[in-house]
Amino acid sequence: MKQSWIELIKGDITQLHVDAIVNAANTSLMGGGGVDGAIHRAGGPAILEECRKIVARQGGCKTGDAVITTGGSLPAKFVIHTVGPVWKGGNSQEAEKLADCYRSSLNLAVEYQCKTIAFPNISTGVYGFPKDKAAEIAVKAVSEFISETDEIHKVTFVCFDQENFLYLSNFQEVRRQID
Ligand code: AR6
Repeated sequence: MKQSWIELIKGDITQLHVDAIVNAANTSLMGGGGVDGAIHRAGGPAILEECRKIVARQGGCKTGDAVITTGGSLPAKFVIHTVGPVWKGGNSQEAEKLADCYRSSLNLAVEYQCKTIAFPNISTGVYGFPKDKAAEIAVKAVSEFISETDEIHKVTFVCFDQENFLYLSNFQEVRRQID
């Protein structure tokens, strides 16, 4: 029987007790503002230390790709760092790259036996991706992925702002948590 489902909540992703949280990082993997800054602050130096090792090995992370580190002192076991596209008007493969972020992160989650994974709204902050378009891409990529595997039990979309939350709550694939 199919058990996987998508949950929608509002809040701070650093507080979640899930197997993996996803970070909206940049290609340097050296931290930044927004959710990236919040994750590194809350998770402590162990995360950056592992990022440095990844950079030494493979020289950062390409847009649409993902890498995995410890969760450090976070309640989540792992942090999956993915790099969203910068919005440049829509004709620079932004949609494909954003879908790639969700797919690469989920592939890593499966590889590391993560059953529960939480995503922020990748690219919708500093990178300027329109939130309505990003929501549609996120739901489509995640629901397609989980319909093809039994490994992931729950995917949580964690919205920091009301606008993202409202766009995502329009999709029937998403179960909204009422609190
Ligand atoms: N929990 C959940 N979501 C959050 C949190 C949080 N604690 N804090 C912010 N958000 P952004 P991007 C939301 O700018 O657009 C960084 O400097 C926020 O409201 O963090 O992919 C990186 O280093 C927004 O909806 O990521 C890169 O340089 C969403 O997270 C660059 O920003 C993403 O916003 C990446 O830009």
